[in-house]
Amino acid sequence: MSSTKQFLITLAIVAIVLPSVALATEYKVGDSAGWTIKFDYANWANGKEFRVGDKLVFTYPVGAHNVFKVNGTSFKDCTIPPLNEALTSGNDVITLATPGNKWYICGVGQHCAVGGQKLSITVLPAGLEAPAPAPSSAKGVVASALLVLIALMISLFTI
Ligand SMILES: *[C@@H]1O[C@H](CO)[C@@H](O)[C@H](O)[C@H]1NC(C)=O
Ligand SMILES: [Cu+2]
Repeated sequence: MSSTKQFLITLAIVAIVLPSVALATEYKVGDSAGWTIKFDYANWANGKEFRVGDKLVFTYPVGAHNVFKVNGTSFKDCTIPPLNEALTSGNDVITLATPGNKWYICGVGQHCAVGGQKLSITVLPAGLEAPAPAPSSAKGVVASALLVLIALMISLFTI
C-alpha cells in the first residue's frame, strides 16, 4: 500500500472518529448567573442544541443549592428525591449519556417550586446523522467541513 493511501485512510478514520470528540460542548447552566433561583432556565435552554457527549456544568456556592436529576413528573411537581441522590459540589458536571428528555431541579427549600430553579432539556443523538444543526452554528460549520472531507476521501479512493 502506498504511503499516500495509508495517509488518506488515517485521515478518513480521524474524520469519522473526530466529530464525537471534537464537537462535544460544555454548557455552563445559566451562563454567568450559574445555578440559582429566579432565573429563566427554559429561556436559557431554548435554541440550544444538546447532544449525547455534551456536558452540563451546574455552578453555585456549596450549600446554597444542589442538583437532582429527576423524571418529568418530579420536575413538574418539584418532588425532591432523597438527599443522598443530590449533587452538591458546587461545580457539578453531568455528561449527557443518552438521548431524550432530561430534568434537573434544586432540592433546597422552595427553590424549585417557588424560585423556578429547574431545568428541562432534550438531548439529541451524537454525531452527524442527527437532525441538521443550524447552519450558523460553529458545530454546523465543522460538521459540514467534515462531511466534505469524507466525501473527498471516498472520491479519491474510487479513482
Ligand atoms: C418519577 O420519580 C418518582 C420519584 O422517584 C417516582 O415515585 C415516580 O414513580 C416516577 N414517575 C415515573 C413516571 O417514572
Ligand atoms: Cu437552589
